[in-house]
Amino acid sequence: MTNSSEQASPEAIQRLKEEAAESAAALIEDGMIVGLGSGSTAKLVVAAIGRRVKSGLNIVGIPTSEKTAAQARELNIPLATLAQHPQIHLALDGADEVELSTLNLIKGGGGNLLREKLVAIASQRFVAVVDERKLVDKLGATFSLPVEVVPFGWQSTEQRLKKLGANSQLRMGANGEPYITDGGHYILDCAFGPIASPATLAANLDTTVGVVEHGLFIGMTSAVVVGRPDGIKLLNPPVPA
Ligand code: A5P
Repeated sequence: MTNSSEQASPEAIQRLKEEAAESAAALIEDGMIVGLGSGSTAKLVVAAIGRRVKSGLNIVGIPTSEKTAAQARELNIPLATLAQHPQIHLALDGADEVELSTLNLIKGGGGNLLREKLVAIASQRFVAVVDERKLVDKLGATFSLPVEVVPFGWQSTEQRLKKLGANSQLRMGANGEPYITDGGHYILDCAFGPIASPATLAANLDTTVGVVEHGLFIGMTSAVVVGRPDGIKLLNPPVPA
């Protein structure tokens, strides 16, 4: 798949995101428990869901961030918690990178990866919604991997991440203080360059003390809705050999 949006205007990109969001929201059926993602594309998905709810769609949304919860409330989308609905029918969320050959993802650019992953893993179907600029041959090629860490002794956790090859940076908030996630943690944005084996890196991060969660979503994607100038494309994961 060639990427024709690299030089596209912000308005053109916004249109692709809106079309992808509309088409993703159309996957929702009446009565579903729906995971509501976070980020600028997910915001458009939630807006499209709000329009469907206004016209009579009956769903319960599980938000992945306080920001998404606030937007959903404004749109009168009924909400519940993951504790109330540990099984979700469908989750719709954005992504920072989508590896074309596997549909593995990097997520967490907006800082919500922990709740996003908890919702994605609890979902029967997890559908990523992106414009075509997010499609990459290798994860890590264009985006630093967000890694959520415990604030206590984060510098010591960072040393362990450096041993895994990370060129890391503590994410800062607009107030000049470290950015704090909804879960009360810090984020280290870790540049790895193109990641040869995302599954191996994910397994190493899973066992790194001090790491709460990371933005590699491996084997979790059921489909990707891609907004392209020539229309929407639905990508399905490869069939296991
Ligand atoms: C939020 O933490 C992220 O995982 C977003 O889903 C991801 O960063 C994509 O965001 P945009 O849709 O804003 O690019």
